[in-house]
Amino acid sequence: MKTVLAFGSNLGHRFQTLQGAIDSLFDAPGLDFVTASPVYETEPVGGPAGQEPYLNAIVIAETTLAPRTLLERVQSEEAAFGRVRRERWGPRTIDIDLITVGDVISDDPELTLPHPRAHERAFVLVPWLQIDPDGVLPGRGRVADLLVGVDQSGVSLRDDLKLQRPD
Ligand code: PH2
Ligand code: MG
Ligand code: MG
Repeated sequence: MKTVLAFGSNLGHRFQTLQGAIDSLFDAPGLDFVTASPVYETEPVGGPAGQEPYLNAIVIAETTLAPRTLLERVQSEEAAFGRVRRERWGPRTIDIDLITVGDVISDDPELTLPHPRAHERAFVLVPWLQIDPDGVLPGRGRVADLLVGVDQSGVSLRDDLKLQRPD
């Protein structure tokens, strides 16, 4: 199954954290890296005032794992990178969100698929469209069409930063 993952960091060494999380997430069977988007610097959406900007990127992968197993893997990666859950939408060293897993649609509160806010988040849709012009958010429509209704002003390309394919 194709899966789309969103990476974000707004605390500490943001770029190194993104690259490190990608490297170790793909260092195990059942999840194969396909491509990473450019890196974007983005204004924080929600959460407390005065937060630092995020670096955000999207990774497309192929997986044979069940969505639950994938979620566990992502969460243990977040823990390994020093993520502490203090407050909702507060600053974080790393956030890895499952945006889509195949065309699974699920309203399980522990793992809602597709991600319940992806369709309205420019920091997800802009990088996704860059690497997947025909991308579709199951139940919501084409990424290109969803972006038409979304404010993209807080999202800027960082073309000085390039994520490497995990080795
Ligand atoms: N993630 C959040 C809340 N707000 N804002 C930006 N710009 N980027 C994020 O990745 C982000 C956010 C919760 O996961
Ligand atoms: Mg998130
Ligand atoms: Mg998350």
